[in-house]
Amino acid sequence: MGKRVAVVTLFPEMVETVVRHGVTARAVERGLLELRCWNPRHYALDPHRRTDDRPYGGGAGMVMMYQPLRAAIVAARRMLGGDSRSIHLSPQGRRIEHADMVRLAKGPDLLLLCGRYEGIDERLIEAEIDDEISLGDYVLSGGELAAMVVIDALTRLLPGVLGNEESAAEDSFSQGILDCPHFTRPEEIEGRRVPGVLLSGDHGAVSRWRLKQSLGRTWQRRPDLLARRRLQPLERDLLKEYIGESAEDSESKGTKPG
Ligand code: 9D3
Repeated sequence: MGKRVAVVTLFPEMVETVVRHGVTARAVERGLLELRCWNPRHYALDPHRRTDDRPYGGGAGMVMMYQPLRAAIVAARRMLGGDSRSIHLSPQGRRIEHADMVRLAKGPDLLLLCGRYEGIDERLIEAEIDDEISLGDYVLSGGELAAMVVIDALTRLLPGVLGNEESAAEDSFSQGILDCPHFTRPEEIEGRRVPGVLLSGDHGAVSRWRLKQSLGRTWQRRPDLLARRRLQPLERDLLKEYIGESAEDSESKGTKPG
């Protein structure tokens, strides 16, 4: 039996699209992932099926009401295994990264709660939610896209979802560094040639070149990633080479800083 993910959302059609394509669609077909959405609107008691109301204390915007959300969560939990984790996608949450996706993939079934409007009545969070997570410091219109990102990223980490070729362990973030550049035919496009080493057939040279590019790009673009990773002696040497060559490049192009 696969991992079960229940999503409480006012926009179930939006969230369900994450399993209509690609790797996530295949995971569902193979029974490795089960996704179901629960709409709090269906659990609203008043004739207008309202799920939001005005904020106490005044101010702009609306707040999602306790009762329809609580009823939808109770219904959703009946689908999940005895041990499950409930997560609120929220700009107030702790920012997540690759290691959190690994933990979510390994852990129990998930209930993802998506907010809309200004937010959710805090008492619902206190009573029903184990964890609050954010994608990053930018504003989305609701939690749905964030839930879809989490579902996509963790599905790739479920055993049996990726083939050996594309194996998640090979992913650049499992390695803690950025990916190397990729090329396919033709060998030359408007004077830009594929790096010779990739045509050499020397697998050892190819894998050293790729590792060097990965380390070099990480050094240039994401020094924060390098700072938290211990480099092996070979990696140190390759990065030194890359840095040396990039200093030569900027010298000859006159783009050296200072
Ligand atoms: C006016 C103050 N805003 C809070 C920072 C209001 C607000 C903005 C965005 C309230 C809700 C939202 C909707 N965002 C999400 O639900 C969300 C989110 C995000 O906006 N950024 C990064 N990660 C996430 S996870 C869920």
